[in-house]
Amino acid sequence: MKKILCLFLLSSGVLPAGDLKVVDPWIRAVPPSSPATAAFMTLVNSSEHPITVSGGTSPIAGEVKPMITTKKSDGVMGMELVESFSIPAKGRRTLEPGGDHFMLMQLMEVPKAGRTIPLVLTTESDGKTESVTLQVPVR
Ligand SMILES: [Cu+2]
Repeated sequence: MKKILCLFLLSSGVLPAGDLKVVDPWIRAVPPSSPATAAFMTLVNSSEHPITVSGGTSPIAGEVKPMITTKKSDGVMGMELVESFSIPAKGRRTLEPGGDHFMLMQLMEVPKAGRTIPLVLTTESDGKTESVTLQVPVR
C-alpha cells in the first residue's frame, strides 16, 4: 500500500501538503537597532523521503537563510550559514536558541513581541520544490 502511494506521489510531481509539519514556530523579538533576528521551530517530516529546507522569504527581511550555531575551541559561540537543513524520512529537526535557526537578515521592519509575521519556507523532496507558508508569532 505504501509503495503504491509513493509511486503515485512521484508521478504527481507535487509535494503533498502535510509532508512537512512545522510545530511551534516563533520569531525572536529584537531591539529596533538590530539588523537581524532568528526564527525557531520543529520541522517534522511525515513522508518516506528526506526533505531539505533551503531557506525562505518574509516581508520583513531581505533574506531568510538556514544557520547553525558553532563553538570554537576557545568556547566562543558563532553562527554559520548552511546550504539547507535536511530532515530525514519520518524524522524531525528542532531549531532552537543556541542551535539551528533561520536567520532573518536585512530587516526592513523590527519584529515586536505580539505580532505575527508571515514566513514562507522553500522545501525540496525527491527532486520537487514546494513552499510552506507559516504565520509566525513574535515573542
Ligand atoms: Cu544566525
